[in-house]
Amino acid sequence: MTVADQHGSTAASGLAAAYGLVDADLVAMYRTMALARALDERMWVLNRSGRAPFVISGQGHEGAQVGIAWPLRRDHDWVAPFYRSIATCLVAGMTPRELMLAQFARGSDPSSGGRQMPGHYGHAGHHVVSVSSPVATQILHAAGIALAARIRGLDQVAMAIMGEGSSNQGDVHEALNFVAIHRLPFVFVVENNGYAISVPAERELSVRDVADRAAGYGIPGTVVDGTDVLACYAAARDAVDRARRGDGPSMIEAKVTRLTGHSSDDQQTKYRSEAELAETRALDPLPIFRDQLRAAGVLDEVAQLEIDGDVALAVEDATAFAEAEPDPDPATGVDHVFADRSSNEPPPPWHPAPREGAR
Ligand SMILES: Cc1ncc(C[n+]2csc(CCOP(=O)(O)OP(=O)(O)O)c2C)c(N)n1
Ligand SMILES: [Mg+2]
Repeated sequence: MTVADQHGSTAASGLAAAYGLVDADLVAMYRTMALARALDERMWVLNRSGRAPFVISGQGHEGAQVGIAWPLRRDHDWVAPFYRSIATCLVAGMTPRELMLAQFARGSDPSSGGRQMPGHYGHAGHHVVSVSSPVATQILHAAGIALAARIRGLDQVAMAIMGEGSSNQGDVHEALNFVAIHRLPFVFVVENNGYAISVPAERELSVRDVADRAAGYGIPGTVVDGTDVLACYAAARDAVDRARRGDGPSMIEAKVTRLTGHSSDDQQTKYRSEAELAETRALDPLPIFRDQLRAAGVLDEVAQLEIDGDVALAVEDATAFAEAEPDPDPATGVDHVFADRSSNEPPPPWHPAPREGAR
């Protein structure tokens, strides 16, 4: 849903109109990226000051994440994200407080009630599937959700997101073959940041572009520049529309950059040269998008200062709120681990409707 739909603000610069959006959409996209970055930076400060155990960062991925998640219908479509998906989760409707609750592993954390590692976001109400630590498993979950949408006759789209290293897992082959055969409403997103921890892409992949592999499944594969937020948006909009109208799955590979170490437990200067890191910083999508919006007359200095102020306040509020929340109650330690056998009622039978439109 566009900002114009929600707020009735319909002013559209040439830049916005070229993508079927209005200026307020572009500003909201930029605001989401800035908020994701500021939350992420705060998580590192919390980690380095001994207040949060672990950070795994989306810094450098935000442009691709916001552009690609933007065409999804909030609380209707499903997204199965990965540990760098802070901006994706914000687009899906998670709040800064909710993301910080996960960071502090508090009992009221909607991701897992403080059960998972920080960075393993999820939100049932917003249809964000909880991140699993074994990479690439989320593609199978999302493929199952796409199949369920087909069986139930719902016009939902399922999107699975992961890094290029994870895309080499066997789960990916199984899921892509399955969703392609059944032409399920599915979008596979690879955020290719050139590394799997310290292993560079040329030692993980036998192809330059992961998207080339889409041809092997008979589905479209597109490479997009992850610093170009609107190119990411356009690619995702096409893939989501295609999935929703029953034309089957697609793959999008966004070339992004990883501005931080793999995680707070990694020191990337051990395996990346100073020259490479300088190149990396030049591919930061946040100032690139900001400058694009400034040049198009969509964002001016006043609006930008207002966004900076709002973002700073949201980060302060989220940190203070989450830090003050209690840890999970130890008595709830095995909640969600075992089925509730307090009732002898058998589970309700499940009779799927006949599958229509599949091949
Ligand atoms: C099945 C499995 N194997 C290995 C790991 C350890 N591991 C965690 S993240 C990661 C690298 C993944 O790289 P990539 O998919 O490119 O994502 P990035 O972290 O670069 O965004 C690895 C190997 C894991 N979590 N799960
Ligand atoms: Mg990677």
